Amino acid sequence: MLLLRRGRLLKVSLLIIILILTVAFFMPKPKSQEVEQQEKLIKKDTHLSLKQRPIYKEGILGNFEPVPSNTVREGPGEGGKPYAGRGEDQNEVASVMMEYGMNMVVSNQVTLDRSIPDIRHEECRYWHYPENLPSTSVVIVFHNEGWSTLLRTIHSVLNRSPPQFLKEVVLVDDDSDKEHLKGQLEDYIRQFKGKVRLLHNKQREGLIRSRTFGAQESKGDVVLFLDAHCEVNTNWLPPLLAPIYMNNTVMTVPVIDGIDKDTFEYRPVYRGNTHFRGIFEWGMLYKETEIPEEEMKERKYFSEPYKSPTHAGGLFAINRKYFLKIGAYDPGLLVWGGENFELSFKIWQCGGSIVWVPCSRVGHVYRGFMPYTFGKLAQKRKGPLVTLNYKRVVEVWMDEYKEYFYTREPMARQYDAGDLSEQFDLREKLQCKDFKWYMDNVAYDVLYKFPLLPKNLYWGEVRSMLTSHCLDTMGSQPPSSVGLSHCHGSGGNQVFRLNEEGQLGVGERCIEGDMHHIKLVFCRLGTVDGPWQYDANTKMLHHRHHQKCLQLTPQSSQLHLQECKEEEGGQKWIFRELKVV
Ligand SMILES: *[C@@H]1O[C@H](CO)[C@@H](O)[C@H](O)[C@H]1NC(C)=O
Ligand SMILES: [Mn+2]
Repeated sequence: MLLLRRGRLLKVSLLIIILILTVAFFMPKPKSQEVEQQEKLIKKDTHLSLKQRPIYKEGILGNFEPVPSNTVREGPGEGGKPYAGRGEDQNEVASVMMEYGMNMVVSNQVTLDRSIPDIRHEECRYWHYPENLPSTSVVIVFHNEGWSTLLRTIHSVLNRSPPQFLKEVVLVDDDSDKEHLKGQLEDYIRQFKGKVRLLHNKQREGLIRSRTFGAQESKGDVVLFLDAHCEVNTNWLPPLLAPIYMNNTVMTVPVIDGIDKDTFEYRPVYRGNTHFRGIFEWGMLYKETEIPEEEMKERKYFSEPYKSPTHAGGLFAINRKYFLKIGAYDPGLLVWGGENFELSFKIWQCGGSIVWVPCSRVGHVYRGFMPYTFGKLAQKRKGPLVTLNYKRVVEVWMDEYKEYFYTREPMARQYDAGDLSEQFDLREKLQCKDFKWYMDNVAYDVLYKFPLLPKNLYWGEVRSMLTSHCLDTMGSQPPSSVGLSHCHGSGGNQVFRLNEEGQLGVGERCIEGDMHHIKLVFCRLGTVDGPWQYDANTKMLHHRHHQKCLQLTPQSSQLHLQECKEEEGGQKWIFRELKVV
């Protein structure tokens, strides 16, 4: 029985094979590789749900996690520990600090491949990411950067990125004049066999335009911008790429750690178990705030990415084609400043999103000051360069909310933002939503700390009728005393604003007073009111809580609150709006 069955089975099988061969013969020729490739791509786009999401597996080491090693490296700066430098080099330190804004003597003694502490949240080790993440060009713009900080940035990227996702590191030299950034750098990167490319601007372009240039020249699916003095941390890349892989209109931002400019110690900027996200205040200064309850609730794991209204500007990843499609950076922005808001508003309002990624951490050296000038890039238009940039961004993206910017920066109303028509065309073409939508749906927590500003009743210099000197914060940081100086009529530390609710402000700070001092203080977050009242008839500035008036004692040039007396010349003040010349 069994034998017989086997025989029949064989016959049937043979028949089937013949049938298949016959059919195959009459089948159309196989599609060209190109067509297949295209079909695959279309499938990929229409079946986004089929894309594998990152998966959390408690206790199972993630697929791109490095194997934990027990060897402890010894040497200056290893493990991210602070390094004081050798005693005999101390004489050099002052001059390199002037030249670079960071201690290059110490940096030069720390190896380019040094170890840094893995200070990620414990959960980060157990995320499993898709295996076919997009390829990445890491773009680093520099101008007169120190050798070892630039090279340590590159080494850390090469050491800590899965090679299959790292297409290249693209260096954009923004017209540096230091010797070591010419032939020596060219020679050094030859060892990386094309994986590190060096591009030169023909003339100084500034950070913003250099970034756009770097993105245009890149070959990866994703461009990832880094500053030239960073060290990327353990398994930093896949968590940044996964959200972009899922949806290529997402910008991803790593969490930034601090590298000390004096000792090169690596340490977290954010402590405790809180997530922060990027916002802004109405003078367009970048701020951060704890992520609101609403966002926490949307997530299952503490270590998951979360939405952020803005980003700090230096470090982020974005699909390259998407970045270019949304116009990259506004080419009218000069050098540095405001470009982070331009990109943030544009992405959100035009259908994309920004997430911060807690499992991706990158160390960054915070300099004390900018060690170089803008050279020929200095403005041709009137107004301070950064505020000019803000004005472009505010005018193009913020609709009626731009009034709060002009309340906070009244001088900016007179600045010339240049031609904005291309930016408005772009906003039209991309069918972007209005700023109110952004405020209501994305950046609602801005108002928790920085409520909409009441109108200014008075603004400008505040001049004493007794001595003709002006109130002046002298550029000092709060808490400090307000002083008096020659009225220079050009704004800055002499631009005061008194709003409808009695708040007297200078820039983002507030003026408070008592019997002894008139003080520059931090404004109370979430409030816009204050104790001040100005009487334009008597010219007196009244402090309602203390029931006193602002008085100048000319002998000592000191400011106090005193009993209000109309006949007292030291209590007469004149607000005068300033004109940009
Ligand atoms: C990508 O993200 C945007 C913005 O959040 C969203 O509107 C869009 O539907 C997402 N696309 C896909 C395919 O998930
Ligand atoms: Mn920097």
